Amino acid sequence: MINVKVKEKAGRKGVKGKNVNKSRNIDNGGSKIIDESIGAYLRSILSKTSSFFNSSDSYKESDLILLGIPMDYTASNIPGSRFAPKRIRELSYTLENYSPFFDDYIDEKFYDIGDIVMPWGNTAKSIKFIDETAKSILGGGKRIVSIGGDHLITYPIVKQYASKYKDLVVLQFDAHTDLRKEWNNEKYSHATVLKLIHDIIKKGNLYQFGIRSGSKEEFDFAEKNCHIYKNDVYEPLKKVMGSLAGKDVYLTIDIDVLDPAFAPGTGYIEAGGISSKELFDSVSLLLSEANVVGADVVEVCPPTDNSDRTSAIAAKLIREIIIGMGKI
Ligand SMILES: [Mn+2]
Repeated sequence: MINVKVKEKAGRKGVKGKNVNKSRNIDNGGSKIIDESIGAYLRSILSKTSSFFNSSDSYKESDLILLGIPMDYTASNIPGSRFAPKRIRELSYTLENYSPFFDDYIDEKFYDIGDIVMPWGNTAKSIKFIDETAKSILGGGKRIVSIGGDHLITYPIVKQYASKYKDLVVLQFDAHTDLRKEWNNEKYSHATVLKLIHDIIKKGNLYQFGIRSGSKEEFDFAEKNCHIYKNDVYEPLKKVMGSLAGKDVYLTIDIDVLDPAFAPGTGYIEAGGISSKELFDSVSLLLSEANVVGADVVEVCPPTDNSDRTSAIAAKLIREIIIGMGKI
């Protein structure tokens, strides 16, 4: 017992008796980012405990960056998506490195930069961290694939994309409109995220697919201001592919676009969704024909994910997104 106490004291104080400046990274169970090409600021707010399979070893030489954003405190029903980046990375090791659709490999087409260490419960500060991280990565001429986290994570990322790509088109695959002006008096929520995004991109540049839930007001707003396609994804997507030609596209996939039979591990169960085959067909079509400059997969909730099937789908989706974006 005495030895343990001595060890703990030595660990806190360090060899010279000064207080060791424990970084936030270590406090959150992560490890410090040591690749200096990442830059001091990002290294101070990121931690890395594991990698998505077959990540490159070099941030500097990668133009596609995988980023985990474990924020889930705007989830209005079931929290737990903070565990998704970790679990999806673990499930990635069950995948083949080869995509039959793209006839290509994921190997070293991206760099897994780890997770943002969230200021737990502080939404405003979280948005700031995500915003600054996205800005720094995009400023280095790179593109980002993110793993949420609840859907609000998409807002600060798209904000940075929209300032870089002036005519950015946002494609949303989701069960929900997410177009509320407020949710429980909060402007910043996973239920308001697409309204926030709508307001910062050009009018007419938001496309919503697979939508089957929302308020009457949200649907009216969407009919007027967005391109909304209810219930289905693949067939309406095929029809709009022509109008996406030459555009820079950001793809945000809320995993609840899938029927709960395929993806039970999510923050807000919504019956009547599409199949995993339809989702993969849609993502493959989009990635092979459009210029997808950024993407995210959000709202995977491992604590309610019986048999890991939702995380497994997300891992495969991310493999396909990385290979598809890596071909550009
Ligand atoms: Mn949703």
